[in-house]
Amino acid sequence: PIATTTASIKLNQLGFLPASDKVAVVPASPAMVFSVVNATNGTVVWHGVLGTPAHWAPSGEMVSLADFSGLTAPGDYQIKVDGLAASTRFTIGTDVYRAVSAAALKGFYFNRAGTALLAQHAGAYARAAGHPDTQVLVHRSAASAARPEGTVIASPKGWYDAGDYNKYMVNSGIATYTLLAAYEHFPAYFQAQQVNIPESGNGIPDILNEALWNLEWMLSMQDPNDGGVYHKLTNKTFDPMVMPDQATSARYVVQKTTAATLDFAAVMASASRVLRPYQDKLPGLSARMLAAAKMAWAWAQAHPDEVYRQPADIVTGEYGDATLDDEFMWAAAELYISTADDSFYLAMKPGGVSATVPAWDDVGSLAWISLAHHRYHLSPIADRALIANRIMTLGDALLAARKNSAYAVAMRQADFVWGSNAVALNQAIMLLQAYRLGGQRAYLDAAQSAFDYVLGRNATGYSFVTGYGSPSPQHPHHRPSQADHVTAPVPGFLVGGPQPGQQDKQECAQAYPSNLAARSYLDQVCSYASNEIAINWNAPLVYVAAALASWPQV
Ligand code: G3I
Ligand code: 9MR
Repeated sequence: PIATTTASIKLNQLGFLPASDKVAVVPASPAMVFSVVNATNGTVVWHGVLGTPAHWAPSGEMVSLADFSGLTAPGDYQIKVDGLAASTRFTIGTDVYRAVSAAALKGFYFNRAGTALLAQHAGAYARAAGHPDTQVLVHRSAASAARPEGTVIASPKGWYDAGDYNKYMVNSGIATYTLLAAYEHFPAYFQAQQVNIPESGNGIPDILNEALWNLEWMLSMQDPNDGGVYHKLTNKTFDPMVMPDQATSARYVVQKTTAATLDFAAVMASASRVLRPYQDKLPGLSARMLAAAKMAWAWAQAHPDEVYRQPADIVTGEYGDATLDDEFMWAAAELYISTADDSFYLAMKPGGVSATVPAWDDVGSLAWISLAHHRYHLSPIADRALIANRIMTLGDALLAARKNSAYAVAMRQADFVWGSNAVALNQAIMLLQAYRLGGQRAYLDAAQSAFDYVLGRNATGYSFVTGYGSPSPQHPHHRPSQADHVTAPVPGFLVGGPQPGQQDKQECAQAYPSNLAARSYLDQVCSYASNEIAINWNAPLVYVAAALASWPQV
């Protein structure tokens, strides 16, 4: 049955760049036309015909598209359709994504472990330092001859993974890489961006300053005795909903795994390349990272199937993954690009891994992204046609999905998993790679649609970034947002978004508003399955906002 909703007109609540594709989703109604009006004086500036109503399975709605891409004049507007409430106000302008782009990066600063956030950087969200992680215990699962159970190591800094206060290597891998790739692809954009963090103005772009905070932690997670990397640094159980300095449980490093070690190798190889131009400010670091990456690679060769097994006394996030071809390929690809050593190209076994939408447990496309970006500088062994083909094949599949979608987004029913909002943005990242390779405008427009989706053009009507748009999440599953005494949540965080699993429903007093995939979202602090925040979800927001704002230099 098709659900009836008191649905509203949905669109990117922040607005649009003058030249971008501009689409709103309108609930099906007898109306056949729409208008765009000047939000200040009501003057009609655009008339359009609504698209044919169509059914969107993930939300059970009948909707039409309102395309006003031809409206390019900067200003503040609203969309009007007879019989419906006017849309939220939105802006057309060259600067519309500047603030959300900066806030998304600043979100990483707000989630820094092991440091106080000072009022001069954090404003009302200033807080004391928590989790110094200078005395971390080696858990039984990670014990070795050189570091027996109970050995104390230091593993400070890094970002809290999400709404919890643990630090997980696998998820750090994709999140940190995505920031490094954003810089590698759009250096001019980020060289001009300062987000008021303690390092701002030190001659290193802030996106790299922020990435360094986590890279330093990652380096400390490698056992120097053998090159293996711990899967996570964690409490035994999740901290209560308190500020970081109130959470003082013992911390452990747990089991070295192949996935963690390969993700580490990939990120360190990439970082050694991206940071090389800053050698005068970071003496020795680039070389140290590359050496660490090679040592990790060697460990993974010797331990190719150390899959994470959650110890009985640990209940925090698992990030377990038993399919490791993609991790091997990604690490080999980054090592190949950074060393030009053909043996790493051969180790990629590139014929075997297709391009898929990236996720923490699906990193093969991170290899394709880096290979495509560096395609003119690879050694002769590289198969450039294969690299382009992998990305274009995925880009075309996403375009086809979008074409068949009543919302004109590539998100299908199966994409509504835990962290679905990041699926949309990682789809956008892959569409942007196709655009950067082929130049066809349709890929860029589809990426814009995915960005619009998380900022309001979705079946819930929420803009899913805290502090941006209205409604936006007020009660994210994020311990500092809940435990500080500020009403508004810490800004700049993308919440996980709708998905029908509702794994938290026993803990939520309030029922989800719907069981339908695209509407199964609850803006309550209890809802870790739909309303948590996470570093691997914010990183593609940073990437996509910068890519779109860099147009036409994408
Ligand atoms: O792998 C299966 C797949 O075979 C199956 O078809 C599919 C059907 O639902 O499920 C897949 O497993 C999912 C798994 O993620 C891999 O994607 C699980 O259902 C799903 O529950 C699981 O969600 C993960 C969640 O932790 C619970 O483990 C999220 O991806 C992951 O982002 C999230 O991460 C948490 C950390 O554990 C702790 N810190 C917060 C962070 C964000 O919520
Ligand atoms: O806060 C935890 C969150 O970061 C995780 O994503 C989630 C799933 O692993 O678990 C949350 O912790 C909850 C725990 O699983 C069950 N008891 C309530 C906890 C939330 O306070």
